[in-house]
Amino acid sequence: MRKQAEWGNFRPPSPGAPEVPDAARRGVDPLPLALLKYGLNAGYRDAPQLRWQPEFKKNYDVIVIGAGGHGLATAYYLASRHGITNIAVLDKAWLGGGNTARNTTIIRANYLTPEGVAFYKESVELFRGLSEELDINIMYSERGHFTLAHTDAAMRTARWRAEVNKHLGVDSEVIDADEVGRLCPTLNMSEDVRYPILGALYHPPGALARHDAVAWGYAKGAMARGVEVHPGTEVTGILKQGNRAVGVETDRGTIYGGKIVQAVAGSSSRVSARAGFRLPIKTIPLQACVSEPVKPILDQIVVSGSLHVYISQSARGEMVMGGTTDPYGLYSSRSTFEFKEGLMAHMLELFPFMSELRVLRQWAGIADMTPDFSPVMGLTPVENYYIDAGWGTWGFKATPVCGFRMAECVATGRQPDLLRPFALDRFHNFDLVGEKGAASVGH
Ligand code: FAD
Ligand code: PYC
Repeated sequence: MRKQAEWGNFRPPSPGAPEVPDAARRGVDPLPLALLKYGLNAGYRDAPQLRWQPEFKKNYDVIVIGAGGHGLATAYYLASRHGITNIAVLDKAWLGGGNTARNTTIIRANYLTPEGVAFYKESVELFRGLSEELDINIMYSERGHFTLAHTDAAMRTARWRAEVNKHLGVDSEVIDADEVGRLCPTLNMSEDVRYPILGALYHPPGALARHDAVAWGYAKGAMARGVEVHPGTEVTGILKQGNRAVGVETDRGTIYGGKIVQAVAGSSSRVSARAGFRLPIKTIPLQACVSEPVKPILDQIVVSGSLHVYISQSARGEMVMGGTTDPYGLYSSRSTFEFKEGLMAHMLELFPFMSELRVLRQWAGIADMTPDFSPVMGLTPVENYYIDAGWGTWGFKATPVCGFRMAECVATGRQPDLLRPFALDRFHNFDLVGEKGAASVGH
């Protein structure tokens, strides 16, 4: 690390030490043998591939700003699918320490618009093969995702989403209250509460995965192919000749690039302003917390848009919980008591057993919210400058598809069909992709 990282209380993992040891990989050795073998060599066989480059080169084919999951995945697919390896990925802090490290890892494709469903469907498909693709165990775990409906209006939206999902081959259906109670026995199905559960949109493929394994896996795959990752390197300016981006200024000096990709969730408007264009984005903190670990009690992912809460249980036993964004714009990753208090009031209505648990950790990330709750991807008004932004509260699940399709966009210089609806010019053309009710827990 060249300088103090700027993200709250998080500490970077030491360079060269991926969080998921080889011993955790799927199907490597029978368990006792694997424990012995990887215990003896500390399990970090891939460490040499993750050494940072101490210095910059003068020129790169592609410069990626932001070493979150999206920037790293874009670099990985550029290298592995398009043979472009002369790439520098720059991050002002450390690899995967932004929103990638702060999200609650929910993966699903049960969106509302045909454009959104098709896009996230491809991501779920890529996620399913990602442990094998990256040769690292991302602990992909299909749990089933329930979007609870407490009102007739919510049941109507659930039906709408289920129909669009099914039409595009995504497994979702509306179930009634009895079925919700049968599939998720720890939920409080009492009618004697403020908002009784009437039914749910049930999405069996809804899943969780280890977020830092995703980031480190993409980094490992990219670096093994020659991509450089430079943590502790803030981009402070975009160099242009006329309307063409030709390089970046950083706090470590100037470097030149044939193409520049901006993937800086939480700072998108600030960095695009340096490139000379504005984004229709409001930046708002999003908080989450986990309880102390308990034995397995909740296999499913449960979301209530009406109560503005969601919950799942991690592989470690912690109950992972969150709600909607904070009620005001701010560039800050601080935690508040109000968030916790509001969350718990509703959570106890759904899961009364939670009153026995203590909160272990609380944190925040910074969400870039677009007016239609869909991302912005692809070409920009600046030539050779590509954007991946507007990931609000919903971008972890898109990491693989975004990397895959952004790489295609950068390599070909054309907006791929799957990304066409998410182009920046939709805001000028009044062609929004409205996902407000499906983007997260309701806003
Ligand atoms: P990041 O991981 O934020 O990476 C951007 C990087 O850019 C950072 O590392 C930052 O340091 C760097 N950067 C910024 N400015 C500069 C600069 N000037 N120069 C160099 N580097 C710079 N999504 C889901 O799909 N499911 C969920 O369950 C979910 N839960 C969430 C819960 C919370 C509490 C939060 C905060 C978000 C959640 N999200 C979820 C959203 C998701 O985390 C993000 O959309 C996603 O991680 C964005 O990934 P990224 O790689 O684009 O951004
Ligand atoms: O996108 O599913 C989601 C999500 C849940 C919580 C935050 N984002």
